[in-house]
Amino acid sequence: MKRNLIIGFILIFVITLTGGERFSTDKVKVPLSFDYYYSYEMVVSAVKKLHKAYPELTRLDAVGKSEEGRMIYALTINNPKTGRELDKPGIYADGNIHGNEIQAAEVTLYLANYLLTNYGKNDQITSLVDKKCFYIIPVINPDGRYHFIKDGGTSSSNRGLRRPKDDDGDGLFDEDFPDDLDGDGNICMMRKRDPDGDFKTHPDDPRLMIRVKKGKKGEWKILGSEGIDNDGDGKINEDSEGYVDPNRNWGYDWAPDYVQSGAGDYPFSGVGLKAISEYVVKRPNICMTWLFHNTGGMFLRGPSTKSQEMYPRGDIEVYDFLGNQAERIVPGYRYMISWKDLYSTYGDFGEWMAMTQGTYNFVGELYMTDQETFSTIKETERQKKAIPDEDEGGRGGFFGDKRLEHERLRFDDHLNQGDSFVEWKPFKHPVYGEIEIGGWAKLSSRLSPPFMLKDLVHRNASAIIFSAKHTPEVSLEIQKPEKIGKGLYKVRTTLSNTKAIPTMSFHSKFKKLYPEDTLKVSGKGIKVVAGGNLIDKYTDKVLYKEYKPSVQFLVIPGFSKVEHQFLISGKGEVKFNYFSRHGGKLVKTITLK
Ligand SMILES: [Ca+2]
Ligand SMILES: [Ca+2]
Ligand SMILES: [Ca+2]
Ligand SMILES: [Ca+2]
Ligand SMILES: [Zn+2]
Repeated sequence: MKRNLIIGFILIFVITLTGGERFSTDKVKVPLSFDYYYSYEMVVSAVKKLHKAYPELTRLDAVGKSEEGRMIYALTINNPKTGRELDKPGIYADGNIHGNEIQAAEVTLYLANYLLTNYGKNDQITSLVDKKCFYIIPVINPDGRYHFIKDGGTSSSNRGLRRPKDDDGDGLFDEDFPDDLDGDGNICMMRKRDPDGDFKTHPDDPRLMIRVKKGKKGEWKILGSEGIDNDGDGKINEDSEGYVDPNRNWGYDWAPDYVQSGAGDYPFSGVGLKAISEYVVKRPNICMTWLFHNTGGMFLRGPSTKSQEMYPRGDIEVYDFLGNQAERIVPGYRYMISWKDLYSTYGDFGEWMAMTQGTYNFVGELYMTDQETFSTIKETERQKKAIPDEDEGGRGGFFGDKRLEHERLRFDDHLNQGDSFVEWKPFKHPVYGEIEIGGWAKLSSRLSPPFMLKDLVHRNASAIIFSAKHTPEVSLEIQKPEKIGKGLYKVRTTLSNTKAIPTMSFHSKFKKLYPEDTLKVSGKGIKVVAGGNLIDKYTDKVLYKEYKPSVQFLVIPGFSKVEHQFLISGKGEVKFNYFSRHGGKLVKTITLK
């Protein structure tokens, strides 16, 4: 008796220790590891440790707090020795806006870790970090990630913001969550043996069920997600967290809840989201943005609804260039248009970025089920072998396509040692009596098993890096002044952008979101008599600007150049100042004798 008690204590001690150790922030070390998923606290620890390890190249900002008071951190990667942040093209990457989509944060952490640990070692990374500025917010929705890791759940729970909402209109808020009845950390399915049920055990795999033909005898009744009726209203799990969807609450093309559920009461009602929007607005150098989610294996661009106008052709060319390359970097992923190829969304973050901040924005939908492959037989053979649902021809059964389900189970058995599926086990339910609980585990379905994580984060971070290399790189050349009269000179300038992304998006230019780039000519002893865009250098055709010719407005598209001609009188130093929100700052001086 006493011995059993001691063994019991030791067991509890060991369980507590290993459980605690698994998510201990001490475990986080630079370089970061990507072979398991971090808790929210570990992500915080990771950005703090990266900042501590690379203080000269990083800054850590507390952007704001979430609904439950958790801090949202942003890590800036910039080399101050090569210039101010705002004078360099900014690349913004974030993840985990949906609390359950946790590997999205790992992609951005990997990006930070990769850039910092390779700085000074790899020439391309060194040059990239020297020329650009990276803004990284690994977790947009810290409450979501915190609860996803800590609480029992499914691969889809703890997705929204923790803004209490009365889903069933009974005057109580968030009063009936699903419940982890067996305490294994997963919210699975409940089923009860019942000849009136619509399902029977799959003949090839007792873990799966297939739907029976109408009128035929069944074996199982499906009772929904694991849980009890917490508030005693006769309904089970009818009012869980929120629901405000953090990706439907942004202040552009927002639509209320009756158009789209999860919208929130008004745009930016999410306090963390509001803080993030202010953070972004204060960094007008951001020209390329990546927002990561799961699932589906997609790189999405806007427009997010059909009613939005089509993007300008010049912008589509940039998206195609980057999107097609991203498809090559991450095989299997598809470059797509949100509303057309997926579905319409109102008030989403990406469209707000592209339309109000004028960035080129991709939403990366990480993870595809197809990547979990375990095949010993050819696809055609497999189809012949597949046992369809009795009345639905193999598709649309309780777990969807049974062929795919089988593959996934075999993958889980042989590559993941059964970690992602919870075997059906008996449970005594207060209302339903003897039932069984089982099904896919929380860390499955939308999340790669940890052994696949490193490949996923590396490839997706590489897609970001490719786009970062194609943020504008502008050079300014000034030709030797040509004397054309007494004290009058003709001076030609060339501004070249050697990369794919223009110094201002075509959308921003057409909508006049903010001033175009400027080229200013100044000097104490000189006067700019005329100046304008050089249309044809052979015939000397110039589009002279009528007022204030010393200041020219322009945009340099990708892979192209813009030429100007100035007629300048006087003598002495002449300064040429180029300024662009996305293309940086340049100054060059010549002397007129
Ligand atoms: Ca309620
Ligand atoms: Ca459970
Ligand atoms: Ca209830
Ligand atoms: Ca419940
Ligand atoms: Zn998402």
